Amino acid sequence: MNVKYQIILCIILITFCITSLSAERNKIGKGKFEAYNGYRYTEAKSLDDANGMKLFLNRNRERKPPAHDTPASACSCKCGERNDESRIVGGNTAMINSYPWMARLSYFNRFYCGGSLINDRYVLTAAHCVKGFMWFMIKVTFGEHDRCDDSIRPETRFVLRAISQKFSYSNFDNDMALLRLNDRVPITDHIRPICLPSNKAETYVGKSGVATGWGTVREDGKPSCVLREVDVPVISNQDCIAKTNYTAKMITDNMMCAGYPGVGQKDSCQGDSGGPLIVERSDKRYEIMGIVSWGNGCARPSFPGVYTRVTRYLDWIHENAKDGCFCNK
Ligand code: 4AZ
Repeated sequence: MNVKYQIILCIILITFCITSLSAERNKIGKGKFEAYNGYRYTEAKSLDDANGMKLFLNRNRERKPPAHDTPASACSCKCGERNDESRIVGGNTAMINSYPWMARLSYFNRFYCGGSLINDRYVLTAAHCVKGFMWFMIKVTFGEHDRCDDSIRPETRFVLRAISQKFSYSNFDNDMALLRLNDRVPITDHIRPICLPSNKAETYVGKSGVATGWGTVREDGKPSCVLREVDVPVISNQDCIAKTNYTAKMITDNMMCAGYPGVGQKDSCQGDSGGPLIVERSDKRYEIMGIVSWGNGCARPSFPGVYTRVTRYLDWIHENAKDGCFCNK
C-alpha cells in the first residue's frame, strides 16, 4: 500500500475512534445516569486520566456505587468555606487547598482554563472555555495546588455535557457555562463547592473580590504552576466606563469590572479565564460573584479585568444544575 493510502486509512481510523467515543459519552450522559434513585452507577468510569486517550475500559459493567456517590452525605456539607489559617498578575501564591472549589480544565491534557465546583456534579466556568471545543476531551481536576507536580494524582473527572449561555465571541456577553461531570465529586476537606449568591440584586460595588487561577503571571508570560490569588475591588459598571478606556458598548449588564483604574498592577490574566471571583460574606464563607472573562491585556491601568456577573444567571444555574447535590448546611 502506498503512503497516500496509509495516511487516508489512518485518518478514517482516528475519525471512527473519536466518533464512537463521542457517541458513547452521549449515551452515558443521557441514559444510564438517570435511574438508581437518580444516581445509578453503571457508567464507564475508568477514563484514563494519565494520558487522556485510553478510554472506556470496563464499559457498562454494573458496579456498586462508591461511598461518595450517596447523595445524603454529599448534600450535608457547607459551601464556601476556605481552608486557611490564613498571583495571576501582582498577586500571591495561594495557601495549599485554601480554595477547595477550584477546578482546573485541561484540553488534550494541556491546562487552559479554570472553573468552580458549585455542587457535587457541576462546575461553573466561562462559555469561551467550552465553545468550539470538543467537550469530551476536556478534563477537570480538583484538589490541586501545584499543577506541575506529577507525583500527585488529582481527583479527575470528564465532561458529559457542557451547557452554555447565548455567548458571542464578538463582545463576550453571556460568558458563562456549566459542565456536567461524568461522576460525582467527593466532598472532602480539600474539595468543596463555592456558595452561589443568594441576593440577585447585589451589585458588590466597592467589595473586595479575590480572583484565583493558574493563569499567566504577566501579559504574554507563562501560566503559573501553583495556584495564585489576587485581591481586586469591584468597580460599578458606570465607573468602569467613566474611569477606564472601556466604552459603554463593551461593558454589558451581564459583566462586572474589578481592579484598580488608573493604577493597574493586579489582575487576572490569560489562563485564569473561567475561574472564580469570590467575595467573603458576613458569615466568613465565600460566594462566587464573577467568572474571569476578558480584559484588554492584563493589569493595565486603564483596563481592569472584566468578569461575568453571576447574579444575572442564578435561576439558569439552579435549573440546569439541579441534579447535582448542593450543600445544605
Ligand atoms: C484571558 O485571555 C484573559 N485581565 C483573562 C483575564 C483578563 C484578560 C485576559 C483580565 O484569558
